[in-house]
Amino acid sequence: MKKILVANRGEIALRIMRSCREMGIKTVAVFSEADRKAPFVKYADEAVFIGTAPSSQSYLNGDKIIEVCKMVKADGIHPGYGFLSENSVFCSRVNKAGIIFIGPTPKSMQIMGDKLSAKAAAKKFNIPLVPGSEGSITDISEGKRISKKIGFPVLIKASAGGGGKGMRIVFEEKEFEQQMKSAISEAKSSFGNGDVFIEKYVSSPRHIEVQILADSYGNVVHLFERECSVQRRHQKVIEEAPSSVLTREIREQIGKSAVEVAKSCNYLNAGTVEFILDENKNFFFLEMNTRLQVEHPVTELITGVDLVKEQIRIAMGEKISFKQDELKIQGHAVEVRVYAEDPLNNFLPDIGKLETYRSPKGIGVRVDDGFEEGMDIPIYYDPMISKLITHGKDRDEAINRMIRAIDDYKISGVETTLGFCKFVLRHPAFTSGNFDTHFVQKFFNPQSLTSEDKDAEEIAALVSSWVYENENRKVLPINKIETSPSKWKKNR
Ligand code: MV4
Repeated sequence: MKKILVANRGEIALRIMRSCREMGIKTVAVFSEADRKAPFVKYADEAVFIGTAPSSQSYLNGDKIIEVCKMVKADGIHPGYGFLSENSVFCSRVNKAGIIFIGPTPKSMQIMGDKLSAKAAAKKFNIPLVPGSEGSITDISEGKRISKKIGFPVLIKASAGGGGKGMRIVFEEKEFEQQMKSAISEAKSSFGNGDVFIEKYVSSPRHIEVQILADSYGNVVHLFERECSVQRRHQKVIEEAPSSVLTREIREQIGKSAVEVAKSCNYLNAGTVEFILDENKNFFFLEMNTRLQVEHPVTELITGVDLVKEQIRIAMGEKISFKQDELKIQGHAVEVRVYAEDPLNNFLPDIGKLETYRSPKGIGVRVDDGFEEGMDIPIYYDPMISKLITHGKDRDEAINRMIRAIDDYKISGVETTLGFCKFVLRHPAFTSGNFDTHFVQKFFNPQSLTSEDKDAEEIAALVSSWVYENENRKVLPINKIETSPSKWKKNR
């Protein structure tokens, strides 16, 4: 491949192009009206305007993107994450146009895109699954019978589901009918597919996912796990690798299971196999994400593998550049997602101009971002400003380095989730490793951010009056005087 079109925007477009450049491959950006001045557009060797700001008119317009690809004579398309990345129809069209889709085959995308067919494929390979119905349930009394057999509480899930849509917990039989009807209707309206199934509800799970790579020679490797248990309303907040709960034995088993899941659908390229872990550290396969994920950098930092380069090599028909037993976990990595959202106002997007934007630097710090100071964050897309990733020799070092990096991050003009992430990173439940997917719900309220601020302000006031009284108005050395605006309210 000599030229790759990146069918995405923001930080991930930039991140993909950087790897292309290192491989001597030319890059093409496609951009919407809202992204004219974005760094990924400037970074690309060529950039083509594809439409107005709404995604439906630009980044989701597959036919237009294929047309551009032919026009610029690109050999391949990298879809990034979101947008068209898991669209099997788009993937087929790309292939039919004689262009290489840098990702899986349409067939494996289809199998894994539907949770029921994904579970059916995995079952044949004896992968552990949460006890539940085998296929979709349409009959209320059959649903009740299965639920009683596996025991309440149960979870009704949409086969086409995502982001918690069409998911309902049922604690007792008398709620079942109503919850099943509401799950089906939500699944129909969200996905145009009302298929639902039943699983035993795992009440305090941890979310563990395994990165895999598969090449066209039948080699499948895993690159260990990421733990993404800290999430808010199905939006991941903090991701880390490795997980702090897995033993060497479980890590090996879950890695092997992930490889088997990939083999069960003849997977090709990079993918992520998602599991939940119960209180007794039993793991169960939930679903597979057939794309490069947002949180892939933590895996890159602990393995030293550039996942995008491997994706491109695999798409070119090359073998994975290493063997399973050559991989070793090197230290620990943590990622926080920095959103332009206001944690004090129910995480409402706080879009606007990045008046100040200075990212942290130094040893073990990686910032994957797509904005520059002075730019507006568009309202049309996800309000993620950047991903901040730190790497250290162990979990403590990675966490302390992250807290330092958060303190070094200077953003003004919009509210961000930096202070919220810092709250999580310092919480004893997080630092001890003893947490589950209910962390935010259990421990976070907006006061946890403001009260800390009040304490700091009060201490500052006391210290300054003490200095004034006791030092008898001694003049402070000039280099100790803070001339910039007060920092007390930053990164709360
Ligand atoms: C579950 C579960 C408990 N028991 N399945 C949520 C999204 C989808 N990927 C799977 N999800 C869950 N499935 C059973 N049988 C709890 C969740 C869940 C969850 C899982 C991982 C990370 C965050 C979560 C938040 C709420 C619920």
